[in-house]
Amino acid sequence: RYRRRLRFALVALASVALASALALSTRFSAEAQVQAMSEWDGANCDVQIPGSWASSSLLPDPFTKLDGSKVTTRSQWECRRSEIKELAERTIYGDKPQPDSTTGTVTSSRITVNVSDNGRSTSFSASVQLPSGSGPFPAVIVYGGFGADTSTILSSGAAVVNFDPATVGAEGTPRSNKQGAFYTLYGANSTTGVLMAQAWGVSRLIDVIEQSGGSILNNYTGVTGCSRYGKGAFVAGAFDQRIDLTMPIESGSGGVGAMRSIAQESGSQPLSSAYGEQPWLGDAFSAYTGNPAGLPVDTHEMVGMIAPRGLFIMDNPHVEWLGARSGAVAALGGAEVYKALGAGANISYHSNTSNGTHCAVRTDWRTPLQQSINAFLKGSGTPPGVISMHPNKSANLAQWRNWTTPTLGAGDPGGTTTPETTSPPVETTSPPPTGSGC
Ligand code: MCU
Repeated sequence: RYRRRLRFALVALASVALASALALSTRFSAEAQVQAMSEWDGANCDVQIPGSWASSSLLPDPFTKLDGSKVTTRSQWECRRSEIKELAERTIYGDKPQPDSTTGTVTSSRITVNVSDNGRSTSFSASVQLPSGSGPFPAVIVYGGFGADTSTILSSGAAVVNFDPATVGAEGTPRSNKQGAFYTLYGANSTTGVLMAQAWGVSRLIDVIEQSGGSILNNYTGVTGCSRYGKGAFVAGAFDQRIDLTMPIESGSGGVGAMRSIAQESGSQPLSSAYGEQPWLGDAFSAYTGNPAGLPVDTHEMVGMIAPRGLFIMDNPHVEWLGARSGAVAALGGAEVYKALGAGANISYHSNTSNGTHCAVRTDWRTPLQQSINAFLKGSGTPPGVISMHPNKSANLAQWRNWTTPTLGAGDPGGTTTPETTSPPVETTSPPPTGSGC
């Protein structure tokens, strides 16, 4: 890995040992590229979740901490983000555990994962397609078999990891008997929903890629998928900071769409359906299907959790069920976190397409896809940095917030930027729809 390192250490108050335990590090290798040190850099934040919180029909303020104070520095944001993560796990998706051990192998055709926790073990694997040229290559983990432009991913010089999310979190089961590798470890009645289970599987693939020594795949990783797999890709990107580029496509309700907005967007998939159609969301979400105002967070804050990492959200404005306006609400709300971090160009949102076919591979999205891969996975060029909403599905953030966006300056207390001494890496067919219940 070749990055500049941004270190937030609480030097004033802590001993050297404590400070190193609390150090939160983010590495940079190019303007757009940002990569965290671990799956969750804010793990040492002291998050105290209250027993209750205020209800709000507007999007909650991403920048107001649970103690009521406003975030003013980047280091405070690191721990605010951990509050958001914890709240989102508890109310929307369910917990994402850290397993005791992950091992596995990367070959030019397959990644195998062996994972153990709580005295139980399981394994799963994903096939790999390498681009032409010589590696090591960045990889895009592609959920499912449709909707992602895998030929453009490959021609842009990134490998495709074909992840069948059902192997880790299966659909078609009752909540009381969830299936897949995640539930083998954590129990068929785990309250964690299938989207988070699948995201956990992506994190284990990344564990193995990181341990592999980087001869085939390097540590730059993207994730994408369409529709139910767009929901999955979004959750994967929000809950693993090692993911450099998140690209949810037509993810709708339970995906990017802001839940408060879904509840008001005519024709969009109701929250009760996103909860009931499959065990996608955590069991705790049952309390909110009819009361999204009671949620302590909304999906604009999952967008904010991804900041400042690469994010390219694609929405289809022609199918009402997909709730594209709510996707735009979440994108605009989350873009405020990117702006606060001085990384406004690292988020793109696009629904301004004329093609209404669900999960079509669109030519409209090819160039921004290439630019995103180049910028975030290969360290070259600039990201698309575009917010382009279809006129029929545009959103106005002013209607959804009563909070302001701070500028979280680089000069925060305890923050230092240390350039890496090494240089960045020189990097040198979409399957048809499977008709899986869509
Ligand atoms: C947008 O993703 C889903 C949608 O939530 C479901 O209601 C529908 O059945 O399937 C969509 C999908 O995954 O299409 C491929």
